[in-house]
Amino acid sequence: MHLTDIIAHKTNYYLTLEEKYGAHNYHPLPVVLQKGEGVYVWDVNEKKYYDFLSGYSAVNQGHCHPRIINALVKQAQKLTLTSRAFYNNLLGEYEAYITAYFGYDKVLPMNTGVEAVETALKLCRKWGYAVKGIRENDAKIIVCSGNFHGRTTSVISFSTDPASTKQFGPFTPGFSVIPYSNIAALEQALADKNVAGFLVEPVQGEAGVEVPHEQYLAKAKALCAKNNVLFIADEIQTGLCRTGKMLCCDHENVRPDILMLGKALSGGTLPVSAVLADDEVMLTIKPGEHGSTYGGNPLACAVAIESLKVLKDENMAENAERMGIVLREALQKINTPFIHSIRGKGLLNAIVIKHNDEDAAWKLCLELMKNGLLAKPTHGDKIRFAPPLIIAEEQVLECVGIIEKSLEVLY
Ligand code: IF1
Repeated sequence: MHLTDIIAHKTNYYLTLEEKYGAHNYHPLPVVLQKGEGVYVWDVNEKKYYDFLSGYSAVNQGHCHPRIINALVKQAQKLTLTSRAFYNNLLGEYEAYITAYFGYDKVLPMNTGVEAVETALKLCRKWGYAVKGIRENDAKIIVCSGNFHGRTTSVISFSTDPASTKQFGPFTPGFSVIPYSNIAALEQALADKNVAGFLVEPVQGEAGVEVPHEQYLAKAKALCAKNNVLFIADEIQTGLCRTGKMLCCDHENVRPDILMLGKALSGGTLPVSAVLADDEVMLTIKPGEHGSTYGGNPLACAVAIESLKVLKDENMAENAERMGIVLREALQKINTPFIHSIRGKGLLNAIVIKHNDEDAAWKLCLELMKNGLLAKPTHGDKIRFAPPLIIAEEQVLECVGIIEKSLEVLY
């Protein structure tokens, strides 16, 4: 059998298994990965790639960061789960560490990002009734069109993406949708005295890296404060140095009333998420009113502490800021008719493809894959470029060379 056949055969073996035995809830690029280290991943044929998706911003620290893996392995050999029926010697220390790290009174530990969002929605409603005095079951939460906050039924209830909502009804009530990055629309929506919170992504990731107008977050936070409404920031994808600051809200010196973190909180090792707030909000939930089997497990605590330490010790926010500028400037210099626009903040970037073939972005990603760079289209014509935050300038420039070469496939 020729080498190309062997390579195809090995890849197809894994694709066939997933086709036959796995739910078809994704349409991945036809690449089968078996190893990750830093900015690189390797497929089952030992081909090496730059990872320009970073596990949807879960591996900000780079694949299998040694310090995070060591923390994982060390704790895994001692105690992984106690449940919250008992105390353990990691949770309190983690809670003290992360609340000091971000400057909040308390943290409610969860697992996936969407669980953190659901938790924030429940905290917001509780606060609306118990503190703001909204009549029970009348609380409203304002969200933005183009949002992506996860895939549970309540959270898709306020999605504006048919792919997230079609035939999943009936939906959870109590949400009103306004246009993103539109202060006038927010001001109008805040006239409703039953509004308890405003949930927003500081940059809309899934929508194709939509960066809002300058000072949008600051103006929105001020309006929320004026109307006694909680400003709820979903930093699950934008947080943890991804956009060039520890939090994307830091670009505008905005302190959310409820802050949600996930993904890179564990450096891509296991699901760890967190909701941070001050006592007035956090203490509205009483014992037995919310929780999760794995929430705050000692393994997650050990990994999260190390993942947070690594972000600061290795100056990842500063590198993301600098390398994002290098990436966008180098992309701007590519002489091609196929890039409509380039946008991003820090190392959360996207290009919008201009081509009469609706599959152009997908075809480009296949060509990028052949040339050793992995990226995926979002919403058809946008391709997200979000490498691990440890990437060096020469690696960014090498990747832009791969992108420039791959664009030739669209002629
Ligand atoms: C998929 C991308 C989507 C998120 C924000 C909460 C969550 C996410 C801002 C929920 C999750 C993931 C989910 C994944 C694709 C990816 C994603 F933008 F990051 F690329 F979908 F928009 N808030 N985003 O981005 O966190 O429950 O997944 O841990 O569902 O296909 P989760």
